[in-house]
Amino acid sequence: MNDATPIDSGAVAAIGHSACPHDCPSTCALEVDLLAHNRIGRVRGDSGNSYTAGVICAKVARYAERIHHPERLLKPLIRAGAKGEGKWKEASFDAALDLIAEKFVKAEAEFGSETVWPNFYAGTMGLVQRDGINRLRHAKRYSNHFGSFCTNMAWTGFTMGAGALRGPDPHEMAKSDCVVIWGTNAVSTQVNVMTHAIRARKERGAKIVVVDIYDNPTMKQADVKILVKPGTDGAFACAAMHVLFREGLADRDYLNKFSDDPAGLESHLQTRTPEWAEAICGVPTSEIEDFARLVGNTKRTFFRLGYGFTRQRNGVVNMHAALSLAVVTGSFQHEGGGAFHSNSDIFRLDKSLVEGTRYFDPGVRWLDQSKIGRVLTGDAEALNGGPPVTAMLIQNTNPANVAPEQRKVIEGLRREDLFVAVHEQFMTDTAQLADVVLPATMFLEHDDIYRGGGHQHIILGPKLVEPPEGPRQNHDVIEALGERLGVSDREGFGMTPRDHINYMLSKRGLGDFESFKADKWADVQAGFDEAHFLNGFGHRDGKFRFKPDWTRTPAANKPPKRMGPQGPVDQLPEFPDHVELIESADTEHPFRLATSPSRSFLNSSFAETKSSRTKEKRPVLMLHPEDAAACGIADGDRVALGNSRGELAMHASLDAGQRRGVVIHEGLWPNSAFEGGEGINTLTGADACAPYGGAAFHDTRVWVRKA
Ligand SMILES: Nc1nc2c(c(=O)[nH]1)N[C@H]1C(S)=C(S)[C@@H](COP(=O)(O)OP(=O)(O)OC[C@H]3O[C@@H](n4cnc5c(=O)[nH]c(N)nc54)[C@H](O)[C@@H]3O)O[C@H]1N2
Ligand SMILES: Nc1nc2c(c(=O)[nH]1)N[C@H]1C(S)=C(S)[C@@H](COP(=O)(O)OP(=O)(O)OC[C@H]3O[C@@H](n4cnc5c(=O)[nH]c(N)nc54)[C@H](O)[C@@H]3O)O[C@H]1N2
Ligand code: SF4
Ligand SMILES: [Mo]
Repeated sequence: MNDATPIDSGAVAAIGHSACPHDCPSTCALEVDLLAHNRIGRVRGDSGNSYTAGVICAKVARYAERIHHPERLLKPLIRAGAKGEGKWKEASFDAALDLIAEKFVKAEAEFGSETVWPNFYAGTMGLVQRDGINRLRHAKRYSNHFGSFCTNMAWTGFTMGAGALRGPDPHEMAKSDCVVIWGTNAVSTQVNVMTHAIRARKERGAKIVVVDIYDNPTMKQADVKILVKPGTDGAFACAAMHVLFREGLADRDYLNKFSDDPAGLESHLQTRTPEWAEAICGVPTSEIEDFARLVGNTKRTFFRLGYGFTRQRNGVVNMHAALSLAVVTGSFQHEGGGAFHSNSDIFRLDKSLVEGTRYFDPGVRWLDQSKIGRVLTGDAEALNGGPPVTAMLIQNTNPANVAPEQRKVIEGLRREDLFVAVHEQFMTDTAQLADVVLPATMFLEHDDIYRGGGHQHIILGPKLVEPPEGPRQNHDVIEALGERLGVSDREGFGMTPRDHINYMLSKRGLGDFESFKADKWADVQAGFDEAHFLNGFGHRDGKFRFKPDWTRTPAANKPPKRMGPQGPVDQLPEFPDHVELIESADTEHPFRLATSPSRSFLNSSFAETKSSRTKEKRPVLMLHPEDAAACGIADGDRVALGNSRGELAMHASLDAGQRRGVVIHEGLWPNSAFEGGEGINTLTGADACAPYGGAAFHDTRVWVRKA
């Protein structure tokens, strides 16, 4: 941090209140030092918000570095050389928007409306600025967008079992006697989980158990470390359930009342012994037994299930298995007990106006964002029965960096017959390949509203400072394009962000923009019985499904009907199990690579700030020391790694504490941070996970050698 830009701590004129807009389950309530009408100082966690509890991550505390960054995009740019050459000419916003509209009209005239693909994701999680692009899409009948990068396997696995995507109040973690942090690197990715878990340890002597594939910053804080091999959590969970049944620690009365087939599960688990699991997941039999006894005897066990362990081709099954374990112990009946993954079901804000869902046409083809490389290189399956994509608006996402099968993504974005407009804050890997770049505002410069996936608050993020001259908010770009493309009279257009916020809040009976300005947030957590599923689980019969109907049970993120089930659905198991759907190692590719988030970047964001880059140092491959020795690799050596999708070079680091055969690369470094100019997603695959799609970012086989 020593050589980072100092944060201006000059006189604080006022304190503003906001929410962190980034794609992080913590969605922190923020206090922002306002130094001038266009300048911020420090950002802090709001201590008045019970979940944030005054704690935020270092990268957002230093937001001044990002918002006042000298490299922010300020002017619309039109490509003046070859794609990616870096030659631009500046344009007025009107001229740039005119050009985009002209290209969209032309593309539509030639190929039909589905040739235009508005593409977006999670740069900001604000409902107005993120989701408004769908209003333009639906009004124009442009191609639909299947957002499969992140939540699919996790949400599907959870909902298949519980019938809903919600759970016990996350604050209850502090009232637990055992907190199992499973497949989430919370210290790095959602720091507030640690606040509440550590409170339980301090105040109640609770044990913190971490289930992960390497000794990451979260596992370093654990009392019990369970180190599984990637993609084997199902085996571990099944063996733990086996022990629970065998030793009389399963809550049979509860199971008879609240689950579909406990007897079937018990008999299925007969052969899922700890010895069976040890051979698959690498966790010694005695550790599996000790873990099962700990959670079986500790009524108040809170299972905090993350996203990371579901980024495997069998991730849905593993999430469902971990959740099933929490049901077998009966943990849901107790305060401080149960399993929590996401509260996304509880918010129920009406987005029909902001997203224009009222004029959504189910006949329009869908494109899977994870398959953007295949889509843009003309793969017929990925094009899903529609025309080639020849025009795009990309807002709020950086697919040239974050999407799998990166070589195809780049090849596609370079196509001469593809027109790409990118609305961005920085010259990202994606923006570099655009035809038109539009500068975007940041969250403190526009109005929006946010939901906390990892907790239960809806938080207002009003405009607090003036943007520099140039950048416009996403909402304004969508409105301006709506006008130029002849849909501005459609319902939902012509409203301000505040109008949208007022509509969503008032329909939910939660007040409006002004009342939220005073109250800052609303807590919409369900009552105890509902949250703990004591009135029944979310399925019609109220029963938890140990035997999910993988392709028929409705899921929270159910893919559009027209896309249907995805991936090898016929290989999904009847009961919780280990299924070898993963990209297993083989003789040519003896290592399994996980590409886990780093602490100082947030997806591809913050890689532009000096303090984050300084902390992350350089792209690194974490190897087991014995694996390294076998390959003749020493700490700090340059290594090459690759598979059929491509290859990369980086430096070795030997202290990750994973099992043999597992290698880890942390962080979405910009592609240019690697020697060859290709990023980590060169190695990851875009094949869909069963049954409802999603990208298996942590499930990649590779070879590794000294470079
Ligand atoms: N600092 C920072 N914070 C972030 C992000 C970021 O990039 N940086 N990204 C944000 C986003 S978009 C999301 S979705 C969340 C994700 O946050 P998390 O839910 O924490 O998910 P990951 O960080 O992807 O992975 C969590 C851990 O799971 C491990 N893991 C991988 N495969 C397996 C497996 O098979 N089994 C087990 N048990 N563990 C496995 C990973 O190595 C990692 O240590 O974080 C958000 N917060
Ligand atoms: N290898 C590997 N790949 C991954 C992952 C992984 O763990 N490993 N994680 C995956 C996951 S979970 C996710 S969610 C995706 C995330 O993928 P993205 O959503 O693409 O990632 P972000 O970096 O969060 O945001 C993208 C861009 O949005 C911009 N942005 C922010 N706010 C605004 C705004 O208000 N307006 C506009 N126009 N732009 C804005 C930022 O500058 C940033 O460049 O990545 C996925 N890719
Ligand atoms: S990135 Fe996550 S932990 Fe950091 S301030 Fe935002 S919501 Fe909080
Ligand atoms: Mo994500």
